[in-house]
Amino acid sequence: MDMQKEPGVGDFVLMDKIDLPHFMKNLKIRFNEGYIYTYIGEVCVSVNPYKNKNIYGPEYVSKYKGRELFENPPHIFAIADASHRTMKQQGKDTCIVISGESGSGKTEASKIIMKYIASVTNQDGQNEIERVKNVLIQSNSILEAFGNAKTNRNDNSSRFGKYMDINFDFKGDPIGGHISKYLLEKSRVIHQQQGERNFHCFYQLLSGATEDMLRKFHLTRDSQQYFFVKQGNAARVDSISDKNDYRTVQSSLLTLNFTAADQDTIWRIIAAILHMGNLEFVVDEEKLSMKKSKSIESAANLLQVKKSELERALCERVIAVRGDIMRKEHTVTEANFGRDALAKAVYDRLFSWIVDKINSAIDVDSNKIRNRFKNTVIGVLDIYGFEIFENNSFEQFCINYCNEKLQQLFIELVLKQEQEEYKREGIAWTNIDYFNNQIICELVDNSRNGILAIMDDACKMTAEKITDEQLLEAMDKNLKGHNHYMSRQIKPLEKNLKLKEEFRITHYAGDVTYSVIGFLDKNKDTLFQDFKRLFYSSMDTNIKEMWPEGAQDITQITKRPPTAGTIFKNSMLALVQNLQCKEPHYVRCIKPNDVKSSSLFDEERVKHQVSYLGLVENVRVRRAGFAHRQRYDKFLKRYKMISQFTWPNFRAGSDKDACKVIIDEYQFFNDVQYGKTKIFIRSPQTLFALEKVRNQLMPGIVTLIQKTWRGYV
Ligand code: AD9
Ligand code: MG
Repeated sequence: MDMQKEPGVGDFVLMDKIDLPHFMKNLKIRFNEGYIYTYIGEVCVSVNPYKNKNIYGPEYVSKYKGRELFENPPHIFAIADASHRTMKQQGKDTCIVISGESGSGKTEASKIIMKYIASVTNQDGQNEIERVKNVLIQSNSILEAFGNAKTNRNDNSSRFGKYMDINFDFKGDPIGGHISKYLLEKSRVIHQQQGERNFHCFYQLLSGATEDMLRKFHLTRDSQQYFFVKQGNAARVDSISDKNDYRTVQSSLLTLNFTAADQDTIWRIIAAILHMGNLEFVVDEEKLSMKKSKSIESAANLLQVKKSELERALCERVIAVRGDIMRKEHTVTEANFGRDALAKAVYDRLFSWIVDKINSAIDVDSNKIRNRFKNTVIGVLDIYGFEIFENNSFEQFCINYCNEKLQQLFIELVLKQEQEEYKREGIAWTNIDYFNNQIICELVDNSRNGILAIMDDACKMTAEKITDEQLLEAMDKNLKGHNHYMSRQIKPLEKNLKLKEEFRITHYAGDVTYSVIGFLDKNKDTLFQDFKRLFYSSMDTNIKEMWPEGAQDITQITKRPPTAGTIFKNSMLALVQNLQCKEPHYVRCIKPNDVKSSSLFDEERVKHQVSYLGLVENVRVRRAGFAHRQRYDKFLKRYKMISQFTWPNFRAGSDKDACKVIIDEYQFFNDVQYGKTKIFIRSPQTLFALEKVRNQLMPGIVTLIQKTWRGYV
């Protein structure tokens, strides 16, 4: 790669001096000139351009296809290609971990990667492979419709974590895949902060559905009529066309084999939830009932359950006391809670069902794998980024914990990989200091006294109901003195902690103040049994399928289900374990500013991200060892032309010997170490010098080759 031609340096490792100011300077120069990608060795740093760039077309695909990282200017295609090539050539499972805070460009990056992989595969145009590629690509619009929403940080914010395995055959063509999803932020179904929206699909339905369909669903187009979608006062978003998106989702559903009945179920459920949001309860002569409205009838119709039974399930619950079945009427508070829990659960089940259906369209049939005798995967991870809002609750707590886990994985693997490579190659190495966020992960997930464990303990107490405030007291008691935990109880005058029900965690990416209110309910995630039985009785077989446990007899249900926090923690541990078994590639996304501007490089905001992502340390680790390392054959291929002893061929020994000859001729021997399979060059200047000689000699060589070639013709 001719690095001189680009603004700044294309690889931070090649900077003259490695510190934060130089890092920032290089990133800024490049961003201002429109270069959004820069490497740290094999890690790709990506700055959100906030505008469409003409760098993902077919000419770029062919430029990066089958090329080494350093042969072309930095690009996310090169990471995708490296991942695909390693998988194909070495038969190794690889993964691409995309991280960065909310709005930094992770989801866009994951889509670019998938499109690249789709572009470079299936050269012989097989139908089945083409179908799989289409499913993989088109699943995005469906998942985003139901799993993304406008937040105050990002107009298209992922509200679930997504990990997608793409399976490849021995030729490197995609033959299937599997999507795993992590904790959907279902509380958004019932509540949105000012300036935010519910999931996109609600607005898509209201904008995109035909008049006929709306009539059938008893809906009007005006989103202001529905409590569940109007709270944030942000129904219209400039960057989004709900109407067009509705069409795209419909066509993707078709591609993915969702039948007309399936599509009908999906939109009916969305419509039913809109009606549920308008249900109100009143107490009349000490009896709870529903306020008169058409909503209950509409919701029942759409969900294909009996209206009287839906009403009853909303107003009372069945309980089993020592084997006896009893009915207990709700208070208004309980009824409101039940309605909200129901709306959230119905949506969550729908989302899971959609993901399952997508998976069934691409799951690799095990026979096919056996026949093709080799099946490797590339995993692409796109999670919800670290976020801080005005009000932060249980969902932000989980999202930010997830980001802590990934940061930890990055730190460990990048360092480990580096160390292992030196060890493997027999090169001496001294450790570099870095902040290990293990301590914050443990603050959350330590099974003895982590916040999740304390929360679970509180949820287990049934004799007396524990309040959120009492939970906070228990946390204070257990975590007092922890460097990353603070509350008003511990330090009454602590700034930023305005309310007594707040606690603060000093995350790797900054301080976040959480309100403990609602933590216990969200962790317990209770849903009255009555609802499960009711939906199991739905005439819509899809809905019935979403609620299999409705078949259980109430007297048989004794086991307490695991809490939301524990399920999430276990899914994170499994995710990390899964990523650890694969060869990782990283994309580290950076958000240039908070106002979605394509020209503003907000130095403070970027500096903060560069610091907490540990990018400068990453460069140091990479550089303290060796700025550049390359396999002997590759190195020789590139530089054999600069020595008369190796050009055009070296016959006096191995590739390693030939590399030594070149290094010795230019007297770089003090700057180089020879590993078992790779040459390690310590300073970037040596590489620059080699490149310079190569550039000077190149025209002569090209002319020589041309002459020889013409001679042959
Ligand atoms: V969150 O954690 O899900 O809230 P992401 O996923 O990191 O967040 P996203 O990819 O959604 O961020 O990017 C936010 C917006 O930035 C997009 O909707 C685009 O408008 C914009 N963006 C991001 N990357 C690119 C890009 N490579 N080219 C053009 C981009 N625009
Ligand atoms: Mg996203």
